[in-house]
Amino acid sequence: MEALWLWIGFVGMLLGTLYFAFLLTNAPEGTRYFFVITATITGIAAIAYLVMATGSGSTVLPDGREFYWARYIDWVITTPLLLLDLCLLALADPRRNVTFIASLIALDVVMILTGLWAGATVNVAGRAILFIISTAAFIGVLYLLVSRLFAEASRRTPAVAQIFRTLAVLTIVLWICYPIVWLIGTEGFGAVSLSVEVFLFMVLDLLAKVGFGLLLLSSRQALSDIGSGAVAGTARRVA
Ligand code: RET
Repeated sequence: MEALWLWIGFVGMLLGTLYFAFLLTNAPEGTRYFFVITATITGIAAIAYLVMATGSGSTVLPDGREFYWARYIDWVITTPLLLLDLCLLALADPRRNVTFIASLIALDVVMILTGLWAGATVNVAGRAILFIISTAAFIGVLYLLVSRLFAEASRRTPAVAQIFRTLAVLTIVLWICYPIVWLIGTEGFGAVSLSVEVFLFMVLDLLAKVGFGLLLLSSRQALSDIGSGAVAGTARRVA
């Protein structure tokens, strides 16, 4: 059953990538980078799903678990790109916020790498410790998102502020589901089978990447506000 879910993941990511690349041809002036970043996210995931569906993205560990490591290679590249999309939406001048963006992405990479090492560890105590470190980094990511980006986004035009709020809430809710699936799946307590776990990650991945991209790239008003450098009249900050 796992192969079927992985093939569905591959096709969904591929269709998303093709659609986003098609939208790029008609992107509002000055916003092409959103289309490139978002198509790259689904494109990388499509390759990871292809690798997993054809049987080369997983390893059977000494404790008998089949561990899909290829998804972490996908996540370590694509989750920073998703966060970058959110930063570029929320921040009026991303170049003046490089330290903030770098900190957010660094925490995210620590989260995914320690998650990878947790999953690959057969020692139960080691796995628990790495899971806790990964979760701590995740809380850091959520904290930076909530404490900083929401406030920044509210100073942008109403269309930008609105799509940022929608995407940020979608991101927070979906991303919280990942450690839960990990915990109930074969890396954690094994409450659900491997094929259920693969199915759940596939649904989450499609929503967090293709769903996210569809919402972002179809927000024509918000994108053209960004492309034209529009700012919310009364709320412009003088730095
Ligand atoms: C792991 C396990 C260890 C603890 C935590 C995790 C969080 C993973 C997240 C992944 C997000 C992935 C996305 C992928 C593609 O769209 C590594 C599962 C906290 C948040 C959004």
